Amino acid sequence: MRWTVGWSVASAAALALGPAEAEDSQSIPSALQAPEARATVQIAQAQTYGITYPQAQSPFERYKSYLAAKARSQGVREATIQSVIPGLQLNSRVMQLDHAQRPTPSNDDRPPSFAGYLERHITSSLINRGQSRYSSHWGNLSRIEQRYGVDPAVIMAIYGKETSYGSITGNFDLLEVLASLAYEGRRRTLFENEFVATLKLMDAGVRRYQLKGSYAGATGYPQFLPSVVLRLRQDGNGDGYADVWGSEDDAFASIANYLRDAGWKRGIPWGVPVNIPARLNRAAIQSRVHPTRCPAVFKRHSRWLTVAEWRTLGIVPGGRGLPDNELATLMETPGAYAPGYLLTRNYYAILDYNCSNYYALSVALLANAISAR
Ligand SMILES: [Ca+2]
Repeated sequence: MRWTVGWSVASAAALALGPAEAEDSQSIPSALQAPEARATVQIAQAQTYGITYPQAQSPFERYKSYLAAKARSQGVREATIQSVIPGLQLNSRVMQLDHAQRPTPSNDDRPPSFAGYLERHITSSLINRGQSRYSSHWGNLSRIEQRYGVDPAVIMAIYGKETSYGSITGNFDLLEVLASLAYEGRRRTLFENEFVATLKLMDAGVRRYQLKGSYAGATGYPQFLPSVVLRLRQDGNGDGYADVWGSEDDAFASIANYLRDAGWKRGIPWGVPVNIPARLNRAAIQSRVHPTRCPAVFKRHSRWLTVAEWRTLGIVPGGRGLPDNELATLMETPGAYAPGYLLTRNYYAILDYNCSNYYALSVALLANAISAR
């Protein structure tokens, strides 16, 4: 997962959470709320009066004690805590990158066209490399499809979008990233919980050198947050161990498991292209739901109707088609490959991975291209 500049990107396979403002910062002891100012005064006073402060701790050192206590209270082994927390350092580069990449959620409903984004994000290189891996991994992918019911082309497309097929998985020390992001405070509770989840992965036998990730705290081939790794990782190659850092097949099974967990339905496509009739009554198909999570993204979608109902409105499924009793929403996509798409619940499972229509539609169309549909 990552924040994508200029587009509304809220959740990774993982940041399936409310907006940053909703994050709870109240659980932080007040001594940690504004630590910089307090420490600066202490240091300044010490310098002025020539006093040495043998016990003076930096604000981050105090924060580390708090993190250790939090991990301990959640049952992380003391040996794990002691092997990580004393040596932790703030990573200012992570904080800079986080500042630079803050999303602008209001943008998702503004750009009138998908064309530019799709052109930049579904390149012939991404398609060709995806097709090649799709066929070389076909044996395992088809077993994964049997087991989870998830379209393996979508799994491959997510893998391509997230890491360029495993070539960019992030080299930051995950624990340092998460501690830095938590300390910075914008989404403190989220990142503290991810920090503790990472320690739990170590308790489960994952070595620290494997725990690398993006500056935003996503890790491994699927670019999951650590809590998602902990909850959903799967063994895809049958060696009995779920390794999302070293095994592509384990990553594919884990992505499939994520999508199934997010509501993927076996046997139907993510959506199909449609033409938009000249006299479509848009007011009549407007959604009456007001989602709390990424509302700008869902605002582009109509209400849910069955495919049979869509037909009566002149919206006829193209491509692979959809069963008449299947529910779908309509998203108009001027400038994309088709003027609109009927979207099934499977599109929403992709959105759960990363809540942006640009992300989800480009994954979906890349999947079509990979499997030559
Ligand atoms: Ca495995």
